[in-house]
Amino acid sequence: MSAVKHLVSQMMHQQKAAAAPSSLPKGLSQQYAALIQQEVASELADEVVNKVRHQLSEEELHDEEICFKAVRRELVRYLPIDADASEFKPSKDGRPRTIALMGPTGVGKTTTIAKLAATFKLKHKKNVALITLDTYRIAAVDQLRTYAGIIGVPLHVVARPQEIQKALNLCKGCDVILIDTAGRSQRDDARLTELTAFLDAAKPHEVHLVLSSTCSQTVLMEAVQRFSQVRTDRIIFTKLDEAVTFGVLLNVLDKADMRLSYVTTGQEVPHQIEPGCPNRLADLVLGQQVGERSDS
Ligand SMILES: Nc1nc2c(ncn2[C@@H]2O[C@H](COP(=O)(O)OP(=O)(O)OP(=O)(O)O)[C@@H](O)[C@H]2O)c(=O)[nH]1
Ligand SMILES: [Mg+2]
Repeated sequence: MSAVKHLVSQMMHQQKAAAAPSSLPKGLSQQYAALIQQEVASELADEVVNKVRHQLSEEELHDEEICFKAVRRELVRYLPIDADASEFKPSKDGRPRTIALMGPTGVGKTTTIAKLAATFKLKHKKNVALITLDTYRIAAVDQLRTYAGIIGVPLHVVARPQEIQKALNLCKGCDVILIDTAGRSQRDDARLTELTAFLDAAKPHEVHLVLSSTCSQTVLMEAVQRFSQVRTDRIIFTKLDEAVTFGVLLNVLDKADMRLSYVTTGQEVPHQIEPGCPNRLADLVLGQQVGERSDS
């Protein structure tokens, strides 16, 4: 059934691509087709190519390379990026910079916390502490404790919102505190309310919503909408290495009104995490493979 669904979805996209505005010059229609094949929303693809169409001369519009660069330049404008992700900035209120990750089950929150902990400690030479609120899933604490041991950072386990302050006090001398949360279904109101109580008590400076790039746009948008009611200010897209198309990520960022902080590209800790980069994402949306990198 899922193979049939995928086939039908692909055929629909091919049809849409073939239905590119017939008046589009050759160079631009190729880029339009690429956007549609990558599942960029047709309104967004229309908007991008229309802007490019007004920027370039008739001659330039027939040059595939020039059109590619112009579309890429335009796509970048649709990709809001969290500038704080590429360097380490302390918080403004004197508390350790406190970052919580939350999101649906199994999307890679704990793995990403471990990657971030290693990046902050080894690359930025910062004092890092971990707090986990996930006493729900069997072996969840052990998973993070193993990473904490390897990286060499302390881990505090918090089972109830009332215990958070005590854990935060123990981390007072640190530069950064990373808080892992239990995966929650976006449809589980009771669990989302519980998450709100934890976050209200922890008062993190940043809450990153972790989403798997392998999910459909409908699922991703539902997660954005429901977790926003808890509190979210940034998005992390995981599992780019497993994603088949990347247009959906662009569509979600465009609709979600949140900045992209990080992307992850594999299971390996501490590698396979990158700060969000508009050029990188634009290249993926235009058909580049995750393993390939362009110079800019
Ligand atoms: N391919 C791929 N797998 C990943 C990536 N990040 C995490 N994973 C894998 O996804 C699976 C789930 O990862 P976790 O970090 O346990 O996910 P989680 O969100 O903490 O899960 P819960 O706490 O149960 O909600 C593991 O097998 C990870 O190795 C990634 O970028 N790419
Ligand atoms: Mg986890």
